[in-house]
Amino acid sequence: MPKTLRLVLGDQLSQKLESLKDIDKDNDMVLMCEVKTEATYVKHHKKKIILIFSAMRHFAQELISQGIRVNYVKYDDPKNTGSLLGEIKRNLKKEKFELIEVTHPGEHRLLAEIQDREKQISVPVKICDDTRFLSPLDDFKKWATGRKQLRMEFFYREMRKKTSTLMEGEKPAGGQWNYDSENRKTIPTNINIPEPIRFKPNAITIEVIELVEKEFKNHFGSSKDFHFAVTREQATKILEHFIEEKLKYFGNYQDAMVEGKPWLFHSHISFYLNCGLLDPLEVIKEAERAYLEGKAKINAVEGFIRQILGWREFVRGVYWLKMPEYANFNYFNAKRPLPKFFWSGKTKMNCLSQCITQTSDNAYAHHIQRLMVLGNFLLLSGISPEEVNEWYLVVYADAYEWVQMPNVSGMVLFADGGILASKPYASSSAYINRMSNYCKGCSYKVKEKNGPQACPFNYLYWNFLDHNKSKLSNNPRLGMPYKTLSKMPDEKIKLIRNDSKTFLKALETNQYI
Ligand code: FAD
Ligand code: DLZ
Ligand code: SF4
Repeated sequence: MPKTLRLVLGDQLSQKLESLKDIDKDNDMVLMCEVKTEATYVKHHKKKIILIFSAMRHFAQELISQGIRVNYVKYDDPKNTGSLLGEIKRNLKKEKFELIEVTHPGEHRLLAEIQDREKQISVPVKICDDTRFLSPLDDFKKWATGRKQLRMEFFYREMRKKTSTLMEGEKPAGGQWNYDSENRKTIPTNINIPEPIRFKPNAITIEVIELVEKEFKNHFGSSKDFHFAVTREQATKILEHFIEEKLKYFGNYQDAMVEGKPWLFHSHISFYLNCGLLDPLEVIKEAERAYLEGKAKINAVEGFIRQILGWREFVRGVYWLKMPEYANFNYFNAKRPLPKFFWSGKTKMNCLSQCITQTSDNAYAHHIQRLMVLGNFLLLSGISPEEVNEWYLVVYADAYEWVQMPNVSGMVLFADGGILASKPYASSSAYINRMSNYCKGCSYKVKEKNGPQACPFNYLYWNFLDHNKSKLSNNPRLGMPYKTLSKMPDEKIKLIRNDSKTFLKALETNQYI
């Protein structure tokens, strides 16, 4: 076996990594480094950096306690060169290795950098498959080849069969593949919403918080009240708490939004799945077990499992299938810059203000907040995909390009022209009003369709459809709204266009709207 230097990245904190298999404890070494290039290529939310650095430090300790040699480079080590390449080179100067191994990184830019490095470092570099995912990239490519359309639902059914999840023989458990029609209820006021588990920062995390407050003070978001899990043991407790207390409500309330209640009945495990502390298959099998033991009904369990076995694997497949072109897609030619209030939350639109403030406080917002409030607004307002992608990559602690970009460019902005989704998720205020209590506390009037008091979503929605008629009116899933639009009197269309023009102008000039 060649003497190997094993690079473990900040989102690869799993003992199951291919690149950690068969490690020779006497000769090999694990290299982990906190570097400026990774921490600042976008200005990540402070809580994301705290999570990654603290989890990296804890993971390194775990490896050391198993007798593995680890070279861990801290961010403020005076000798730290600030880049992964610099640190590999520095390590190679201190000790000779015959091979460098790394697990396939989660972002195209880093894969390209590592592949390029192969030419600069004399030692060969082996890139191992990321076996934490359930659909290897080659399998996804095979599945996608020759299909006119890539649709999650069909991919997901294959994955259910492949992993024998929620199957009764050849048939889906309960007789249906998808129970979405039974989900998505509003939250009754008398239901008890469990508080999330909070972990008190230990000495390692406190040191990291101090570091982040010093070195990344101009990054987005708050570092206050950091309570995330930073070890596998803690992340497992969060998963158990979800399975026991919340999974049974997941399907019913997965789309609901409540002012002042950011966590609701979601699992909050994306942070840990994406950095390696939890394994997707273990999460899926725990949820399935809850169903088999009668702890949660099929609509809840299937809905939850679909997010991980379906959407999560599917978006990753699409990302690697379509990169690097995917980053440049802009189907609607949207060019408007991101409104400044996306960094401050200072807007009269209560739904946006609530979701942005929560995002800044917690580095978290749940799916519907990301999709139907923030994303919907950015789509209807024609904001440039490049700026929107950067915002989402910065603000969430679970954000890595492989998952963030397809959700933004595919699901939210339809910038890929329909590779990932069959239609844009555009909506007027009706959906937000139905699924949240935001509209009650808003300066705008949710039922008004036009004029200065009207909820901007109402006219922006029709303006979006009107403006993009040539690109969307043939979409069979948009038949109904285009029929309604075609019946609108000219006067009404004029009002919609004028209100939208005034609003978008105010948006561009950063007025308080
Ligand atoms: P739950 O609601 O409890 O769902 C369980 C798990 O399912 C999640 O932890 C996640 O791993 C998976 N999942 C759910 N929906 C998706 C999805 N659409 N794509 C991939 N996985 C999914 N998720 C990220 O992990 N990182 C991102 O950077 C990210 N960016 C997003 C950007 C936009 C515009 C949108 C619309 C969605 C994005 N998502 C992203 C998907 C989803 O919003 C988050 O996974 C979810 O909110 C995480 O919270 P949770 O763990 O409480 O999820
Ligand atoms: C997100 C992140 C941050 C903030 N910092 C580091 C770091 O200092 N060192 C490291 O190895 N990884 C870090 N990461 C995770 C990487 O950015 C991630 O591996 C790539 O984006 C690929 O997904
Ligand atoms: Fe949002 Fe419109 Fe409701 Fe205000 S009225 S909270 S802007 S949907």
